[in-house]
Order: sequence, then structure tokens, then C-alpha cells
Amino acid sequence: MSMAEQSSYIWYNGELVDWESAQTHVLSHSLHYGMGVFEGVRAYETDKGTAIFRLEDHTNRLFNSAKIARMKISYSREKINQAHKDVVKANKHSSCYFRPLAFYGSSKLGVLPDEDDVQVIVAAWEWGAYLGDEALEKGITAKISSFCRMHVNSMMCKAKATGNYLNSIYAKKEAVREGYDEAILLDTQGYIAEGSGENIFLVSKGKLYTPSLVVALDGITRNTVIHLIQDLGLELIEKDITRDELYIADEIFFTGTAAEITPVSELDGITISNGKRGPITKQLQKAFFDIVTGKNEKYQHWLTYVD
Ligand code: PPE
Repeated sequence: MSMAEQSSYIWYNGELVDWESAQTHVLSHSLHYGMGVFEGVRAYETDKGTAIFRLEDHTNRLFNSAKIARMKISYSREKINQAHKDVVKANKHSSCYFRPLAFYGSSKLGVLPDEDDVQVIVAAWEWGAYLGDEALEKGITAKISSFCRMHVNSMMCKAKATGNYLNSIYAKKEAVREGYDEAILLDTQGYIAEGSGENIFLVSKGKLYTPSLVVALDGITRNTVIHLIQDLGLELIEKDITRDELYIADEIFFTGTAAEITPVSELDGITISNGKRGPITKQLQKAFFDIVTGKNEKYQHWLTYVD
């Protein structure tokens, strides 16, 4: 199915419009200079209908990104949350991926944008397993990128800003060109930062490790997994991680809204453990999918039911 068929209606500046009408001008500022702020959100099918996962947290991060970028979103958080519900209902999705985005329109070019020309959309479409159908079970291959995750004084890593993704795209293109599924970026000190669109964890001798959030995006799935690790009575240590620690890890997995919890089975051509999804990764995946599909009472507050 094409994107147009899956996304017949898009919320655009306060109204639902059809796919063909959700257009912007070729002289839109964001298209030229890459400044916009966005989110990636998922809704899952549950016994009580479609539920959007951690919607308020995503919307809060969108507004924080806009604050960092000094972009004015002229809609309230409530209005943006309602837009997600309206879009999913209009498109009759039972599960979907949402893309809220604020960007500058075409009133002015030149590096300095027109702050009164901020456009906002919320789109949704069906998006299956981000890293391939078998990725969740079999795991993927990754490469340590030759590109570093940008330094905090070049870009601002707490913002989920469109321009930050040039860094991700360079790394991802390189990885795929060389036959890997995904890229892992180091920070400028040489420690593990994150994937091109995911946070990263490793398991070693029953304990979990993840890099701190100095340069990595403060992932909502990462935060969800931290709750699950505590629930399972496991230990998590946040620290600087080197690439060779990953090589000898018992398990490695990525977390992200799109990637969910995806095991990494091979890194730089080195097989991780026995090359199969590890037991802790599997346990965390089960716990994660139980929550997003409404099967865990403790986390009902993370679900926004569409009806
Ligand atoms: N780091 C980066 C760089 C990143 O882009 C994401 C999400 C994460 C970490 C995980 O964040 P969270 O989704 O809140 O757990 N990447 C989004 C974009 C993927 C895309 O290709 O587009 C996503 O997963 O929605």
C-alpha cells in the first residue's frame, strides 16, 4: 500500500486535510536549511481499541524541542494530542506510526527564519518493523560509524530537530552502503553514543549498561525499558561504553519508537555471543509489547485510548 493510501488524512495547521492538500511550497525555509522539530509516536491495537503509547511524553518532548530551537508552536499541547486521535480515527488505523512536525513555511528565505511562519502537521501511517520483518527475533547487523554523533556545542542533542538527522543519515547511508543494517555512532570522545535512530543497551554477566544522555536523544523507549529493567529486578548501569565492550557483550539491543526493541546480532563483522537474540532482550521485548498492547495494568497511564 502506498503512503497516500495509508495516510488519506493529515492534520495540517488545525484541520484534517486529505493527502493531496497537505502540501508546502518549494521555497519553504525548513526545506532549505533543515530546521524543524518532530516526533515519532506509535499507536497499538489493544483489547479496548487503539491506544497511543506515551503520547503526552512525546508531545512534551516536541514542545521542549521547539523551546530549544526557539520555534513558536501556536497550538496547545492538548490540541496536538487531540490531533493524533483525530488522525488515527480519520484514517481508521488500528495501529500506526505518527509523525508530528513543526517547520518554517515559505514567507522568507535567508538563514534567519520568520518566527510567525511556523507550520504544524500530524500525519500517521502503518509502519511495520523498522529494521525488517525478522529483526525483532533474529537481530540485525551494525557497524561503528566513521561519523561521530554531533558535539553538544555544534547541535543541541536534547532537541529532536530535523537538521540533527543529517548526522544520522550520513551514518545510515554509510552503513547500508557497506552491507550493514544500522550504524552506531561514537561521541567525539570515542565512547558509544547511539544508533542512527535508536538508543543502545548492552548486557554483560546479567547486568545492563547504557550510555548517558550527554549526546544521545533522551529516548522514550529507553525510559520505558529502564522501568522494565527495574520491574524485572535487574541492574542498570549508565556509563561510558567503548566499542570493544560491545564486541564482548552477551547481548546488545537498540530501543526506539520505530525500532521498538531490536537485538544486534553482529557488530563490525563480529558475532555477538552466539548470534541469537539473548534471553534478557527477549524478556524485555515481551514486557514491552505487553505494555503497549494494554496487557499490563501498572502502565495503563501510558496509554491514550483513541475512543
Ligand atoms: N536516538 C535517535 C537519534 C532517534 O532518532 C530516536 C528515535 C531514538 C534515539 C529513540 O527515541 P524514542 O523513539 O523516543 O525511543 N527515532 C525515531 C525516528 C526514526 C525515523 O527513521 O524516522 C523513531 O524511532 O521514531
